[in-house]
Amino acid sequence: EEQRKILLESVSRFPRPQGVKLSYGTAGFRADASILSSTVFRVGILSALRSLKTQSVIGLMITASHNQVSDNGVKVADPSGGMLTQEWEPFADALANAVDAEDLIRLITDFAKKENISFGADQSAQVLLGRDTRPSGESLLHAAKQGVNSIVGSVAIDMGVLTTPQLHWMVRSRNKGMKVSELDYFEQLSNSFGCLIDLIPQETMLQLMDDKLIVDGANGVGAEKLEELKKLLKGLVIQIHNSGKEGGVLNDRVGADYVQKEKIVPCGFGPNVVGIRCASLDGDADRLVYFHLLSESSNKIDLVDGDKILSLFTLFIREQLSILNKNESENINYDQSVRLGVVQTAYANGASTDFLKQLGLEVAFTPTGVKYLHEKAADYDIGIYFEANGHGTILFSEHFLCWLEAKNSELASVSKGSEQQKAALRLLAVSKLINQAVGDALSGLLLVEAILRHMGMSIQKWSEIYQDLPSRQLKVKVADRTAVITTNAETVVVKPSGLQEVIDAETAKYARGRSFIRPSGTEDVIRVYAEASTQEAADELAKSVALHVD
Ligand code: 16G
Ligand code: ZN
Repeated sequence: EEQRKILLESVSRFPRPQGVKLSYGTAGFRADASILSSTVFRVGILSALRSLKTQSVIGLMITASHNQVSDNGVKVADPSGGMLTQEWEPFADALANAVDAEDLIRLITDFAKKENISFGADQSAQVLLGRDTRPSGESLLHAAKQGVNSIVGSVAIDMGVLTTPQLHWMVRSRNKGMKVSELDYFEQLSNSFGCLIDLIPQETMLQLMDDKLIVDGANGVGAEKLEELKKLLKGLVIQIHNSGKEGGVLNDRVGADYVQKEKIVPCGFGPNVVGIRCASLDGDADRLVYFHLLSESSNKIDLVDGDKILSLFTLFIREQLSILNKNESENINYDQSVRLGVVQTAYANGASTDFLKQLGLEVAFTPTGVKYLHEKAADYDIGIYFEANGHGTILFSEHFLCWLEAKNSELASVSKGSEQQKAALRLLAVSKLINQAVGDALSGLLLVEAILRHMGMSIQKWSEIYQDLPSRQLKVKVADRTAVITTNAETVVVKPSGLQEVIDAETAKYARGRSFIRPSGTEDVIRVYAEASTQEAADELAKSVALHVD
């Protein structure tokens, strides 16, 4: 009853704007920042309930990633550091759209009953709050705090301005009983990076010693954090452009999303970067792509996207696993063999999938959205996932890590400093460097840099491991995007009926043709993707498929 009074009072302070319907979507709620405070307040309530339910620490992140600066958004991190369980998404939608305080309280009461959540002073809940650099972040953070505090026994802890992956990492670490300050995060990354650098074979070490990396910070939080992290890194020359301090606007013609979609250099990169290794982060630093400028006379780049980062990681992990398993007559093998799997979406360039399959790897496909890829990758001992847009990471199972720790100790006693032991140490370092909670541009960047040095590989050579098939993406505005329903990891249209047959017929006209459509999870459009052996053909295929969608 006291709970009811508190809620009634606080809900009225965050009235819901009329006529707006929000959906939790692929990556939380996103909209123009001016209409979001009631939503963020309610997600604060949801996070506190989630913490009560799981008896664990929960995260709440305020960001709209690569969207324009006037937008903002909010998403929840579960105890593992991953995305909010999909089972709670309908409740999130219902909460956000409840019309008034009575409606809201009824929803909360019913849901709490169903989920066996009890309230009261003897209960405790903890929510870590983070936000990116958007100007609207501060007042939305205030709304989130009020939301958390309106559930009795709940506390909100403001972790400050963070990248999205930092907050997810903190939630995960806190629930494992580890230290979770930003410095702890930076130290874990820089120490494991240092380990990998120390383990580089002498022969390749010299080749990339002093070449530099230029990073596009999207005028966002990633630039600020990389600046800090840089101070702890040895053996890496990083120059940051678009740090936000030069007056540029967040995500405005900069950042990983822009670079990946437009395939041109971001603002703030002059012709003098030709041939130099460059990387681009998105607005909340959970996406990473690489590129190099092809010539001084044009702004066209050679894009090294998420698929190629995935391929590079895979090559490295495979190499370490095979060193580890070499000359094994005695039984060193882990349950016979380590289950290494890669996970992609339909947006993965067909050439990347061919490349991975030719390596003999198991390639799985899921629908778009980190929550799906992450879940699938967790099925393996080592699961590597990436979206072409640059979001991805490598997951190591607890079981495999235990085995690896033991293996390393054993090797350290019988053959200290052997190639085998080095391989074990490298894999252990990767598991600490790469964010286990969610894709993380900063940790991904450090792993790419370590592997390129290890392999003595330039960005040009990396880009040539396979040749991307030309592709085209279009979007079509439609009255109702939910009219399109797909299956098979979004590669087949189920509804409207007959549409898939038409797409198949168009696709069959082109050599190496592949095409699919899907409703966007973040915008009111249908997306069209096409790929073929030439750019002209890919463009044409996309256009003709789009005509049938309209
Ligand atoms: C969100 C997703 C991203 C996905 C994108 C697709 C997360 C954290 N982010 O940004 O993974 O690629 O949506 O957008 O899941 P779309 O549905 O508009 O094509
Ligand atoms: Zn992002």
